[in-house]
Amino acid sequence: MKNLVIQGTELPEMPWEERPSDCRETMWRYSGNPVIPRNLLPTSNSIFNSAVVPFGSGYAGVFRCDDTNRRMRLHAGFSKNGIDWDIAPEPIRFDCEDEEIGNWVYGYDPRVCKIEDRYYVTWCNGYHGPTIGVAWTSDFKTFHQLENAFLPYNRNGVMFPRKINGNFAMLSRPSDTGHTPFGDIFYSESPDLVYWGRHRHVMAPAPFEVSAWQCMKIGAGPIPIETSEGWLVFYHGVLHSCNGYVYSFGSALLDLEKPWKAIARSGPYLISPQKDYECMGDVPNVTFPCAALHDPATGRVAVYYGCADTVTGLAFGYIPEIIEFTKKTNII
Ligand code: BMA
Repeated sequence: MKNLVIQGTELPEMPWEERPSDCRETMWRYSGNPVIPRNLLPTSNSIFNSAVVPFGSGYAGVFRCDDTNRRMRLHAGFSKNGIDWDIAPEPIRFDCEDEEIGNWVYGYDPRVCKIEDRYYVTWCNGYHGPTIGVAWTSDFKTFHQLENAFLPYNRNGVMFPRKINGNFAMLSRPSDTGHTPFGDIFYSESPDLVYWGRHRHVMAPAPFEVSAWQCMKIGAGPIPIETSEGWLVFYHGVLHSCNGYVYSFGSALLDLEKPWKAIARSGPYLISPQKDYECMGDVPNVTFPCAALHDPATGRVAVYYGCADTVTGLAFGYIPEIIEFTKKTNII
């Protein structure tokens, strides 16, 4: 794609494998998948739907580790290469000035977003049902918890990596207390990370006849990537099959200054559950992206996604090709 500009810090050493010669898809899987096994910690039942970012000379992350009591916990981790992870055996203890907000119930599906010199963590936080918890860290050791962004019930809170219209900005997916058989993506802004407003509708599930993998509910995945063609967003979509929910993911482009305006959205999925580790596990048939690393100079992107609610996978692609795919298969 001519003259495409991709924002972000250079990451020439990011995890990467070239497209296999027999692969004709837009994205392909890491040959060493799953990159994080379910039992990396002696106490973990599963490690999936997790967030990683460049940090220092390597990477850091916040991981969803469900323990063997099947409690949903968040753990910090570090890696030199983005592949081999050292995850803290103890869950993160968030510092919070307000006891009521800081009272831990459960947390899952974290995202991590660097804005200026802070790393913001958003996650699905238990507070009379699921809502969006927010915290920041600068070292992945001490985490400062802020107010929940929204009223319950909400999931998939994903911040933008810079302020928009002078405000912090977040995508989210209002939901219910259970396994939510519906869901659209919304956009909200905040001047101070306490008060959120200017809520705007971004995207609804697609009509079944148009794109069935995303016809029941959708939710934003990794932190949006800023490009001259718009914000590139990977998002999951759900199909309600006769055998249960199936989670795939595709891509969309959102307007740079009005991100609630979707420019294009892929009809076909990029990745759907097909490999054994995506089809078999605690929740079969789930591919659920929560983080991406990218290198602006080469256009490479590596997406970390939860597989079958059990392990973590990695998929690769080239941003210009993904943008082209999104525009070519656009269903808007
Ligand atoms: C969603 C979330 C995700 C999970 C998915 C499939 O509602 O709970 O954490 O991966 O269901 O079970």
